[in-house]
Amino acid sequence: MQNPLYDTMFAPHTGKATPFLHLPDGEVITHEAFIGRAAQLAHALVAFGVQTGDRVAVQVEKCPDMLALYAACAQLGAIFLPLNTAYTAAELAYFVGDSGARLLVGDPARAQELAEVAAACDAGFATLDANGGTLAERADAQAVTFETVARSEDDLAAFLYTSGTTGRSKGAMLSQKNLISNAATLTELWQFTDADVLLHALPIFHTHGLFVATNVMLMAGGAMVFMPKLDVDQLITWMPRATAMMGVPTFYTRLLDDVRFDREMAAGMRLFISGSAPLLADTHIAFEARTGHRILERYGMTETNMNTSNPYGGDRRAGTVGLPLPDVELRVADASGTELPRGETGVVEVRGPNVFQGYWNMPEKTAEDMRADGFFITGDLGVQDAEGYVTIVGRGKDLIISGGYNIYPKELELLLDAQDGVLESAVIGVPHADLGEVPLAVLVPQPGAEINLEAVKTAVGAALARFKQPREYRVLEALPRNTMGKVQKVALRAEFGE
Ligand code: MCA
Ligand code: AMP
Repeated sequence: MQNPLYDTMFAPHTGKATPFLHLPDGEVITHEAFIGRAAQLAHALVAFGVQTGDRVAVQVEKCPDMLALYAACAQLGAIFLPLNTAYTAAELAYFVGDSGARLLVGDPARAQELAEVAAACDAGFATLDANGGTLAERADAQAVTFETVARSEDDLAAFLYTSGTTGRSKGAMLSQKNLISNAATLTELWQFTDADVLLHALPIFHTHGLFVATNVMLMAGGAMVFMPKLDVDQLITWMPRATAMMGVPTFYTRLLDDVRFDREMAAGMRLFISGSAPLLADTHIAFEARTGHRILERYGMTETNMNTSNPYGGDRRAGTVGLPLPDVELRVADASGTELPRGETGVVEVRGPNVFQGYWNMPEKTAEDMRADGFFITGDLGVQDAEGYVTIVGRGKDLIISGGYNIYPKELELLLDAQDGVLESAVIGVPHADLGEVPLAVLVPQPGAEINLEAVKTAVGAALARFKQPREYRVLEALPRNTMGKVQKVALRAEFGE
């Protein structure tokens, strides 16, 4: 194969007049039109100086052109680096600088600040959104065919940044093979075909919306109802014309909160899939009672794509993330990597064609998380039962998952500790009915000092994306510590968890 990613996901759709994207306003983008647009964008990328192997950083609101840009990067052999639209310019500067991106593609509405970020990082800058932008204009004038650049399955296809427990984000390098193998496995396991219509309301800057949802639909040749974001009204409008949905648990709790959502509305659906955060067994049960459908929960990570899934045909067990995927080896291990007997809790480790190629420019971090025998240490705590079903029981890593977005307390704590009057801080996740959990910050003032909370919030607001910002602040005289001097977050959670 000349370019495995392009040749398996995109090339087969050349010239097909079948619907690929249904937009909420009723517009339909066919497979053929999508492939043509990707080719135009590949030409435009070249015009902006992008070459094979370059990183293309993209912070663009979800729209068909952003997805076509992913295809364009695949065809050109460039590395697609999508970024959360909530990131501030300060956060973006790190990603663009660290990745050494050749080009930053950003929202026209933020052109000035983003152009400054790009210039400071020695990257080019172009704009794109649903209404146009400089990259779109360049693309409009181009041919709808582009000569696919030869690549191998070991070449890198994407970088996705994932925050770390040290507070510094790491660029997870994903190869063509990582993406193709996982998409092929999931398409078969979940029985997706060209007759499927997927409700797609997830963002496309993360694994879930981009690789799980989109790659599977590309591989199956089906269509997606491509919504800019989660909007329960739109889900309800389109569900009778759809066959499947993928979402984070908040999608399911919000649907259940709507009295219009009932068995009849879901009657034509064949599959509801949940992941990215724990789905409460209560939600699973309530969903089945309301619709007759058992949600299929699966588990994965940015570094590994998907690792486990409940079965399509067999028993989907509430509270579990199912069985290891057919081509993924999974072990629950102790701290040394030795597999524990079934039924014992330990750290989940995985090995297979899904596991990433390491963290960009951080060989020491890669080595920390990778065993000599090729198993990747996920940092999730799990237990596997006698039949192989895996339950995620907690996290060995200090991580908060809010509405499916990861928030690393360390990143917040480093920032909070640097604020005037703050001696130290601790950030914990507290339960939240809609988002699962949200961050709460505990601050300790310097002796004799008073903390100006408004000033702290302003500084946090300027530095970090809104979804990472603490929902609540508490001031304490001291943090609870154990005899080793380690902060006892368990005690803080017990105190503030309500
Ligand atoms: C939005 N806000 C949030 C979140 N989303 N706050 C905390 N956590 C969030 N997840 C804030 C906004 O900053 C804003 O704040 C207010 O909530 C309303 O924003 P809006 O955009 O209207 O929110 P929403 O539409 O209600 O979004 C909630 C959401 C969304 C639907 C849960 O966050 C979402 O689609 N999450 C999915 C994330 C995802 O795809 N995760 C996969 C990554 P204010 O009003 O104060 O300004 S994990 C992954 O890929 C792994 C591999 C896996 O296993 O899948
Ligand atoms: P990310 O770094 O955004 O890829 O997030 C990956 C993390 O999300 C995993 O390491 C888990 O902690 C969590 N996660 C993903 N899916 C599930 C699930 N179904 N149940 C519990 N946690 C999950």
